Amino acid sequence: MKLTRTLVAIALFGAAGLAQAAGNCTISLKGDDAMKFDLKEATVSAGCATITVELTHTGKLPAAAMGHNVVITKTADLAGLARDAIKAGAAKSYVPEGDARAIAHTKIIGGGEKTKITFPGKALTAGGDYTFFCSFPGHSTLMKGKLVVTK
Ligand SMILES: [Cu+2]
Repeated sequence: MKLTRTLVAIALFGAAGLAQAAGNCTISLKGDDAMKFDLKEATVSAGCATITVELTHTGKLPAAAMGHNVVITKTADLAGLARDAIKAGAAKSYVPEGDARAIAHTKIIGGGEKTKITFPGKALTAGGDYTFFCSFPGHSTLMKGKLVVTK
């Protein structure tokens, strides 16, 4: 009886430890023709070997009119990066080439399309102040949210 209890305790603690180590490693966002993301906040773990960012455009409008991407940046860099992203242009998916402020980003997609990227969890710091946003011209004021980064 005593042994059983000990084993149960080990199993429970083991499972909790495992869950904490893995954390959440996928950010899944939907963008639409109303220039909105479905989430205002997402959470990922800096402990993930690989973080996956998935974007689905649930609208019908083409990328040239209502394109969406997901860019991850420090909140302090948001305004400057969003401004420079417009200058980068559509061919660069509205992300300045080699810009360290863009920690990770997908390409721009149009209605009915999906895209996915991965980046290392170690690019983020647990507890840091991060924002995800769409860098298509004029979208970043509405299409943005808080990225909570756990250990
Ligand atoms: Cu957008």
